Amino acid sequence: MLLSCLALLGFGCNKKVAPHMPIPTPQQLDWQEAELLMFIHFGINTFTDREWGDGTEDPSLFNPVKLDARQWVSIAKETGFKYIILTAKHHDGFCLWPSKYTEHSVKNSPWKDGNGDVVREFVDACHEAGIKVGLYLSPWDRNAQCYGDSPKYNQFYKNQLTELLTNYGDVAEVWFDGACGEGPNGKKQEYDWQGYFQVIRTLQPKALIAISGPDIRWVGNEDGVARETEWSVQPPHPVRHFGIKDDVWNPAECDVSIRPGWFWHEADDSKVKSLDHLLDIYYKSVGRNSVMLLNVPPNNQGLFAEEDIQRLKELRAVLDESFKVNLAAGKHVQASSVRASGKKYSAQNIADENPATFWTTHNEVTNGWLEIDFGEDIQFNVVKTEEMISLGQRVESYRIDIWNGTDWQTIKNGTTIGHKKLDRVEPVTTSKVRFVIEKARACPIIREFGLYLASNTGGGATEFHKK
Ligand code: FUL
Repeated sequence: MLLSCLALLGFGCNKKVAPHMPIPTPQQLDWQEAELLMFIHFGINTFTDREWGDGTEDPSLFNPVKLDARQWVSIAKETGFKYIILTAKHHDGFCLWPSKYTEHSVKNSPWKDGNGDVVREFVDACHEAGIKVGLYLSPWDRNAQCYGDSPKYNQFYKNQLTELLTNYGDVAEVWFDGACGEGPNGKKQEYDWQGYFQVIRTLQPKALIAISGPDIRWVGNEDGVARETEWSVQPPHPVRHFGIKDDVWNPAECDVSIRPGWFWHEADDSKVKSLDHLLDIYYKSVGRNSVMLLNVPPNNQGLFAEEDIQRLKELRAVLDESFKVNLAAGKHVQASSVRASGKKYSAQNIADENPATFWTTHNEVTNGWLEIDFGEDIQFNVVKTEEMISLGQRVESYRIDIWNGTDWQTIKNGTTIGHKKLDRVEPVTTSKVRFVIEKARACPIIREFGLYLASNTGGGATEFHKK
């Protein structure tokens, strides 16, 4: 009697789904859902045609006469980007805000007679548009005289972090690259990472600390490509997760530039990545449990170049078209088993286009299948699967089968899923599709399943064919 009462209340009996640890923080979840993030590399290099300035550049070179941060933000928003990360300071040490700790900044430039503040214009435009702000403050500073005098430079760096994190409203992501060059005195700088993290956690407790920080992991290349197997669950890093013994939630970020370099160079106006290339990157980043952090560098006028704007719009148009019609939406779904009868864990939830609902099994069941019988032939070339990562990443191995009239035929074998997996396949025609979960770390929790017929998948189908 008591047991059945408890069961009715939702305790025990496989009712409530326990998270499989570790799980993302609300900020990591928001960042993952954003999928598309924009990077903006802008600074003294924009005026010197270089990628890495050496810190001796004259601030008088900085004069983006038409600078309009609202143009950057409105293009980003229109084309689907939810966060934008600006290089407040790159390795050359030139600050896009009038830092009181250095003379090497916009305040000694002719732009707005030295009264301008690019960071201010950028964050204001983002906040107005509801876009999340990210700031890149390069630890490697080739201008600062104290670089290499470790305690002194660490204090200088924390002072700059403090300026950025107190004077500009909410910051959602702080981006640290790990570059660490020689100081002017030949000494190597020892960065005080724990001290930097503490400044950020104190001033902006909700900001994600990326790359050399604990919250977001660099994918390991600058091509925008994640691995086929991409776990957001990782062993702790000795510095970034100092003192933590258990696995951590540490998702991958794929940074890549729309051009050959990170900064704008006139000669690269004709070398903007092709639409196919960007689409391929999208499938290999967003489609592999990662996010796509695409760099779009403003030119020396302070504006996005027409070529880049055009390409961003083309990318948006193809993505909209590709994912407009989910052939599985609203179709009847059968499952190998369900955690409990009723709507809550129903297989139907994977085809309801509602990311808040999901299908799952009993705790002890770590495999299973979901099947849709369309009753007629359909054609698709993209399969989308999504786990409910707020309850942890679980699936280790899966396959997608189609009914060929007499038998089930496997068209794709995969490993991890995570937030989103997009599998590109040769266009197939079939009346029944089965999504088989072969192995999971705990009972699988699937929130969405989609089948699409995209006119352009960035060459991925051909690639699939070659394998
Ligand atoms: C690297 C830097 O060295 C590059 O210039 C660029 O900023 C890239 C995103 O990060 O660490």
